[in-house]
Amino acid sequence: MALAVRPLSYALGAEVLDVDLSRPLTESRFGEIYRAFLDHGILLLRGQKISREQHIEFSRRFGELDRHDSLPRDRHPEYPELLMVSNLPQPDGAPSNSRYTGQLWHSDLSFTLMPSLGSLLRGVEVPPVGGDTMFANMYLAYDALSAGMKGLIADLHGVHSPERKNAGMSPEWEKENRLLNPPVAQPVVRVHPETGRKALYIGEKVKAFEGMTDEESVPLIDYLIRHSTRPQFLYRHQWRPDDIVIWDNRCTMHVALGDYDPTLRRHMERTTVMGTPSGHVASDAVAH
Ligand SMILES: O=C(O)CCC(=O)C(=O)O
Repeated sequence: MALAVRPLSYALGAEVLDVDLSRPLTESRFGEIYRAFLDHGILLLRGQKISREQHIEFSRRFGELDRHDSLPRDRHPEYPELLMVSNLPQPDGAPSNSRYTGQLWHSDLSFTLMPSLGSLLRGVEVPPVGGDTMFANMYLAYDALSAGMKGLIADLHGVHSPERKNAGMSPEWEKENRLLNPPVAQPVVRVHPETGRKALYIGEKVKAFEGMTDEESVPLIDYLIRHSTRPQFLYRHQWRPDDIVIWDNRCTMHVALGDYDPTLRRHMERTTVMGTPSGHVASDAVAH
């Protein structure tokens, strides 16, 4: 029987039905899942009661997994392939480092020279309402631009910083983050290596365009983000426990809305599939 999928929104996303990741998955079934991933940009699998090992094992079928060397404070101490996105306090009672993770529009690891192919986020504990994640289809956003704007941005590179919003980072953590992740320039228009389609590659981690001042860059960055996040390009995911959401970082961006009662528990675990090399260390960063 063909893989059963149900669209999640007009713009992107599909729910995969009748797949149980705690059971063996044939190569041909996985092939259909991967095809659906390329077609829809986002996949949702509900009710997946799986272990950390099974999460990692399934993720490896998408490609080699990142060990999160660029975000060492957020990875699981025993499973470096797992990035914690959690508001549960640390063992010593200190607030979690990752309680504000993702609260800027972004594509995973865009601030590195090996941006991610895709991510698989497992909702382990989710609040009863809120804590949603929003996704944008960056193919549609690119396609909807005028020919003039497409020409204007064709050769631009955005400088991506590893900065996090609201992160409550200590000064030494900020320093470590900057040293580990010097600003990287990425093309504003990327060609998806598998579908061959063009997608906008922008987000709130882009601080300027390479070779331009902040003052010159910011109006256009703001416009491109506002354009990409128009409602008709979006899907908003409302989490249930044991959801797995898989997204293609090469043609989507996402934001954690943080729209929930912070006294409630929210604990998610993410694997990050490595992509292909992209971008270069920003020339302005080299000069400093
Ligand atoms: O927690 C979420 O809703 C999304 C987390 C996120 O942005 C990420 O893992 O990149």
